Amino acid sequence: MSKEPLYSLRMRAAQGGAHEEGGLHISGGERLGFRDEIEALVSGLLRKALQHSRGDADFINLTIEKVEPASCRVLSPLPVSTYEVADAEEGRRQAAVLLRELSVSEQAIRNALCLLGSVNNLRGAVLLDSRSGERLDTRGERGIRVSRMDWDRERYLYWQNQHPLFGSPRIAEAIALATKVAYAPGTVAELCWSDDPEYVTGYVGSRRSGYCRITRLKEQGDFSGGRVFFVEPGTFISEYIVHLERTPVWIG
Ligand code: WAQ
Ligand code: MG
Ligand code: MG
Ligand code: MG
Repeated sequence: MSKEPLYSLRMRAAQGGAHEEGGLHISGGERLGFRDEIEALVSGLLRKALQHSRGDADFINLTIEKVEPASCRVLSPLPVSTYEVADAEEGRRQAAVLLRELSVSEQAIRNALCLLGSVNNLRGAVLLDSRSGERLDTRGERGIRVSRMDWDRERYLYWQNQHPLFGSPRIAEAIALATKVAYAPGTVAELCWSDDPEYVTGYVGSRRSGYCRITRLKEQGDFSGGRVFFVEPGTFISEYIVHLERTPVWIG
């Protein structure tokens, strides 16, 4: 990897005031890039914030930080598979099957499905103990926002050529995030579906199973959604969070 300095860009947008003042979460985004890419990355993030199906943002926060490229971890993207299901009920059953195969407990699976099905204003991810199903973080609706990960640009073009049906920025972002999370020491699995009302496909991710898309995990028009990271019992949580928020990961 190049020795040029990298920059982390983080965006979060809300409606009805800032997140910390009780505003509704509209959109977030995180990118990593070189200095000469910053302007283009900023305008991409602003476009995402300003044209969003969850609503019209009236608060946008953008943070740009230089990161140490030497600390960057290079990871291959998780392999992708797709489970076609008829409706959200079948999709959630499929998610449960996949999570069970990864040794996530029944209690933890139930808690995660119940949480994601009811929360409609979660900005980051919730950490659940993969055995007891208990929540491990104390972040409330803020959750843990994974950042400092992005695709190597050439690797992405190559990947897109091999996966012509998966060309959307949404899928690229989800795979980068799922790869960083799957390889974080302590992660057992991830369950995700979007909080965007029109996007019903979600996934179960892990090192062992890869990125398993499930075509429907909720009904059209539903604002529920979020992410749950199932964590191995005994993981040192503050260290786990620092890794997710701070360690730069390059998908290459
Ligand atoms: N770190 C932690 N949690 C996040 C992050 C992040 N960087 N970004 C989003 N989340 C959480 C947060 O709770 C959001 O409300 C929720 O995930 C959904 O985010 O077809 O579009 O960006 O293969 O709406 C997955 C399937 C799409 C894509 C996921 O999520 C496919 C998606 P969204
Ligand atoms: Mg988002
Ligand atoms: Mg996103
Ligand atoms: Mg969203």
